[in-house]
Amino acid sequence: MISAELLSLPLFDDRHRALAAMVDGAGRASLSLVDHHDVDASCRALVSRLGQSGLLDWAVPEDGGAVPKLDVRGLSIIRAGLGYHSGLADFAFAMQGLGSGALTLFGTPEQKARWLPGARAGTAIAAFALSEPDAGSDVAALSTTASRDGAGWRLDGTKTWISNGGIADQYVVFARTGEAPGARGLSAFIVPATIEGLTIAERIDVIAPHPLATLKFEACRLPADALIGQAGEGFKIAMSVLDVFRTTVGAAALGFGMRALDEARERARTRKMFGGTLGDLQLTQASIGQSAAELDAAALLIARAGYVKDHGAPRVTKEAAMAKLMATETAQVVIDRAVQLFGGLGVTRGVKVEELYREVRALRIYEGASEVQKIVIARALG
Ligand code: COS
Repeated sequence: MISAELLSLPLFDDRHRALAAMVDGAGRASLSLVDHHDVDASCRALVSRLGQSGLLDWAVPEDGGAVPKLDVRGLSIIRAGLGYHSGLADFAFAMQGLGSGALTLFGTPEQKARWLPGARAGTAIAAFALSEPDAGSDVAALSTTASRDGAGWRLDGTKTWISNGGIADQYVVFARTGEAPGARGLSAFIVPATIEGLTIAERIDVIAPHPLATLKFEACRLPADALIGQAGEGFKIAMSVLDVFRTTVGAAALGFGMRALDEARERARTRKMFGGTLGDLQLTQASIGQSAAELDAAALLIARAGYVKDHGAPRVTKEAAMAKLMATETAQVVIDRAVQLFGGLGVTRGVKVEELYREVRALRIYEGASEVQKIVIARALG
């Protein structure tokens, strides 16, 4: 949720304000589809509903369509709005965008026509397969290979921590093609889930459950038109996609944090204590005031990164890194403070702040851990 006060500033346009007005309802409605005991079925249902509602148009834009290009502020409004209600709804939305971003930004018209309509409609689930057992933060070290195989390619290797792994219909996979050492020798491919040579080696169970898996590629043969962009451009493609989506991870964290703050305020208002309410205590007011100020600061960094990117900056690596770093770290602390105000209830399963406490943790790790964001920022400063 991005506050009405922030939305009213010229950092946003009227289409963002209109979007924000409908996202809260979509987030609330998505709750009926969430079953934490069956995240696979929940995610399929959520993706389908998000497609029907038109929200996925923002995650998977269409040249000449209602949403013609990736719009970081729009994505951020949706992620914060969905995240306020449900981490799983936010996840389902975001992964459609992350999993198709390489094609949106670098695909040929033929590739876009083949792979994007299903992702946009919510009938095909998308995934982004970059991380490996020995290459998460250090992308240039990845060891999955794609070697020339006639006119096409042969893919071999292991990808892990892949969101939507196991339920995705299509994966964007990054592999070493060897044009040069390190970052300049990687390429991106679009791979259908049903292809021979691709298996789901393991499903991974995490503290805030969502579909996650390890994938194995063994002599997996791809046609020539599976290559996205040019051979050797994979690192740039991955970073360009992350330049868009990192800010929106911050926005999801902002949604979680705003929800925790609202839960904390309600608790402070209603919890009887020492002859008054919890909120009468100055320490409670300090906790709430500090959280509100920090969340607003994070929201402004998100709005800045989005504004700059949406107005055509070719690289927003520094702004996106700052937004993700500060919003995810802030949300973690804000949620922790809310748990503290709830006392024993705060760590009780089924209580919203307990769920948020688990949901927010991974956001400081995926799409570039906080430590990576600091490296990126320091390098950008020169
Ligand atoms: N957009 C376009 N190009 C970019 C870019 C960006 N955001 N960032 C870097 N590049 C280019 C650089 O300009 C450089 O090109 P040249 O060789 O032509 O100069 C090339 O890519 C290599 O860049 P760099 O030297 O910075 O590469 P490093 O291997 O040192 O990158 C970091 C290090 C840590 C910044 C990078 O690996 C990273 O972001 N890691 C985190 C990845 C991540 O998010 N993992 C989670 C998986 S997704 S859940």
